[in-house]
Amino acid sequence: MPVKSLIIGSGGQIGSELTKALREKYGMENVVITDIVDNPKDAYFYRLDATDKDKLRSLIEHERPDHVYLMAAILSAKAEQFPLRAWNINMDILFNVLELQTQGLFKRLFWPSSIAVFGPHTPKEHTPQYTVTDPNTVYGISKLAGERWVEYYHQRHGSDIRGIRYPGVLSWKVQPGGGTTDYAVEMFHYALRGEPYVCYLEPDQALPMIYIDDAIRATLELMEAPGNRLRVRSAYNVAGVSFTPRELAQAIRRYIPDFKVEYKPDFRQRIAASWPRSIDDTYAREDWGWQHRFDLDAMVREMLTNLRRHYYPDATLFPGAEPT
Ligand code: AKB
Repeated sequence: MPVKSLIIGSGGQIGSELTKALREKYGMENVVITDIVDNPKDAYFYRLDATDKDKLRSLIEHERPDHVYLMAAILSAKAEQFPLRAWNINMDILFNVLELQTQGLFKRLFWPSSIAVFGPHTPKEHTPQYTVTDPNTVYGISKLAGERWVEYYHQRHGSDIRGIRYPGVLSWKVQPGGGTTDYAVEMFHYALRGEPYVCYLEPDQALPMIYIDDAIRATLELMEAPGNRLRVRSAYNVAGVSFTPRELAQAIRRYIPDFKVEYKPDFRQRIAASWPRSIDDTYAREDWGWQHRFDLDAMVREMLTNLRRHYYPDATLFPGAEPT
């Protein structure tokens, strides 16, 4: 029996790739998608503001998904500009979904958390699953509160909820929006257009990152894992690769030697400085066999190869040089 899924926030950086991956696995008609932004070409799309609980309920009652993926959220940098609105949106959607699950309307929920649950007093290197969590951003506070609530619903109601603390995600199809880690994706676009990039973080600010294929695989693997193996019912630490803006620029320059980056840190530097520089994901490895596949160079090659096709469909080489 194929699993039927509903993705809330299907138009975003992770939601769009998740849609594709789930449809490849379970068939087009078994993945119903929703977003606040219209997607008229998709036959299984509903335009929906998921803060509207009645509309969300009607949709779930009508479609009867087995699994719901709640991918809609206001990310860290944007949330700092509209703190209360961001808090309300992030929390309202979560509570709507948690309540509908307790009423038996679907079986399993995926809820994404973030490295933003950590804060200035968290150990920065190989940050463990259980450690100080003192986020000082609205987004981080909403993710930490969300983690506590999903674990509470699991313990109190037996709700089957699974979560990942995503690092920054690098993808080439849909750009991220409103995050602190977005610089990493922006660099590739500037490099391929032959434009200098002004980076809003300091050159040596390391952050944990993950390539989109790894992020999607982690999500699917966690959702398929036997429930009795899962010790973490808030959200799992998941690591990919850690690098600084300077290291990323150098890695891109192996293919595009002329790429220039200038550093002008803004308010996002303070956010980044409060987050881990690298992540310990032992629990994910032990409980559901997680292992990342993309290191920095593999990620850079994938990003450049795919984005080059987008910018220069007829080119056979990178504009610039062959890798050295
Ligand atoms: C952000 O930068 O806000 C996100 C995240 C790390 O959750 N990419």
